[in-house]
Amino acid sequence: MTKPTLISFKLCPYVQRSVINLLEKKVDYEIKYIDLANKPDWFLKISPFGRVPVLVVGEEVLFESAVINEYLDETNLPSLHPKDPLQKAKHRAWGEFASALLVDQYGWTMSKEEKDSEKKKEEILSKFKILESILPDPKQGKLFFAGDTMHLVDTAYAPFFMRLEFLKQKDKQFDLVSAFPKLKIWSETLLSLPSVKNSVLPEVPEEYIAFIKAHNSWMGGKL
Ligand SMILES: N[C@@H](CCC(=O)N[C@@H](CS)C(=O)NCC(=O)O)C(=O)O
Repeated sequence: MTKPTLISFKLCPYVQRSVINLLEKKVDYEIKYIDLANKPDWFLKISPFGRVPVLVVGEEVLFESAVINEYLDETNLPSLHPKDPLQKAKHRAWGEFASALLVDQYGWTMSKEEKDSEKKKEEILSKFKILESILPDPKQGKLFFAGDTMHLVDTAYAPFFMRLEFLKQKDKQFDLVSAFPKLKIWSETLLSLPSVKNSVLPEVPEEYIAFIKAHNSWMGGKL
């Protein structure tokens, strides 16, 4: 297989999902970082939405993290999806739910006004309630989304939990996960995995906080 190249922006949670998959699958890959505030021409030529991640495979270009991750999963067995088509479809649906959480998280951190930030926080909390009701019981050793092993769907959530952890470490008022016991254990489990820990550069925690502050958001003023 041609060595794929992942086009990344250091702080992007969607790129991070693909990195986790590449590391989980022990794929030999290259990574190229770009600055989204100053997109190079070669990037704009290959990225239809002008967004990262993009995966370059030989002459071909893939975009959209979920699609990239499905491709990586299919071409680097064993698959991290369940075999049963219904379960697999269910995992994909809950992967979409993770994407909605990332959008909420971005709004929560970047809103200029406190009331808009609070609204996004409420949206996150209502999604947490739903997740808490469907997660398996960690007391029975079921620490992941679907029980005792990691699946592709877990990799869709890890970047969200990592950013929540960065915020929580800055200020306890941004700890949204502790009120949800199953979610908390799931988050801790994901954040302890080497593939997750190694999916960002060492400077990312600090730069994530600096990025929020630089946008003069309500939360940025509290960090
Ligand atoms: N649905 C896309 C979302 C990707 C996305 O929103 N990427 C952001 C960075 S995290 C981006 O490239 N934004 C373009 C910009 O900021 O101009 C995916 O899952 O790949």
